[in-house]
Amino acid sequence: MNIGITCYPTYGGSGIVATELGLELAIRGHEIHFISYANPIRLDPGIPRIHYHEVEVSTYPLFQYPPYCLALASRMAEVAEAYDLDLLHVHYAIPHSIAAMLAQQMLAPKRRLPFITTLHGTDITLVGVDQSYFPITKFSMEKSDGVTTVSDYLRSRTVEVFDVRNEIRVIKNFVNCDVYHPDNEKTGAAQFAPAGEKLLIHLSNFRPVKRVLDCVRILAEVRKSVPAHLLMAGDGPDRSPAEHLARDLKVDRHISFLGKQDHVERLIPLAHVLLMPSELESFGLAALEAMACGVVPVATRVGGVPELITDGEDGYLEAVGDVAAQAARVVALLTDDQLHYKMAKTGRWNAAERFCHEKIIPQYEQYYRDVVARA
Ligand code: GMT
Repeated sequence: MNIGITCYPTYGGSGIVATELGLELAIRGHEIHFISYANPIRLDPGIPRIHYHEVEVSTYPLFQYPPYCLALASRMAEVAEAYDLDLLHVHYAIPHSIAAMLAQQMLAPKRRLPFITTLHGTDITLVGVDQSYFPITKFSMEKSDGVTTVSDYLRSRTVEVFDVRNEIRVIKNFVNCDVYHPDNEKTGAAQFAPAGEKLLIHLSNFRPVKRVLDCVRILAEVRKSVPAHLLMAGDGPDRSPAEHLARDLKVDRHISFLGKQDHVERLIPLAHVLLMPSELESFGLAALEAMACGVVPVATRVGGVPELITDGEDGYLEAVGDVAAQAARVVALLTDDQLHYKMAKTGRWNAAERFCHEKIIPQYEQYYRDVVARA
């Protein structure tokens, strides 16, 4: 198929899923056209069957807010016509879904262009529920030819909050277990932990919903029992408050703020435990990537996370903000090698059995065929 994919090309989970989906589809023989304002991260140039079409947003003194959505819609219609796209698949409802609807309408006199919207989380739970976006988010879902969510939780939430009547297909996030795999030697860990400290890792966009300050508090608590070092990968509004807190708690020497990372598959396997103390996660992609790497997640019991992590089997789930409980789980994992080994192994197995790309990508392909057939 010829498929147009639109996403935020930055370090958010939705952009990562969209990019990796495009790569996997291209490997399976589809022609993939990314349409966005920048080349998605994790997308190396020159990959066969991957094409990139930049959306340029012209500015004009009159525009206090350059109309990206309109420029995107024009580009989508242009690319769909020039490359004979079978469908558009947009990730994150706002504004991609509306842009796809406009592109569809622009092409309507000539041909039918179905579009699928994949909801990832904050487009529903945070941004979508904002009064200024609520009606258009609901409208865009109702106009989509197909809607998918990354967890059962997000589907229920979408139906409950937006009262959408169209069918919503749950297609969970996936990981390529050949790319994300354990490194039992922990090669390279010494650069962060020269005295052989155990490594913890956190990966996110450092937005308030991620509760990154809890990571710093957990490390401070853990270090009362075990020498440990924390890798903080990513960047965002709460990075600076987290750095301040680390100094206040006198653990700044034991935390490496690494900024945005392009190759997290090299970094994650160095750690023993992943911290994901989020206020909310619709899925929790970072935890899945960690499990594939044999890194045990200590997370919060929120949103779609229990659909991924089975508490006590392949990770731990604690209440949001319960730093003491999360720290106690980390200490248990760092001081009991057998426990860690067992949970890491189960996590890797579950990631591969339930969420590997080979299981999930065919679900998208089937959904594309269903949507195109009924369009
Ligand atoms: O986590 C974020 O704030 C980024 C956001 C996004 O849409 O880019 O992530 C959401 O999508 C990810 C990929 O599907 C999910 O793994 C995350 O759980 C979800 N984040 C939230 O629901 C807060």
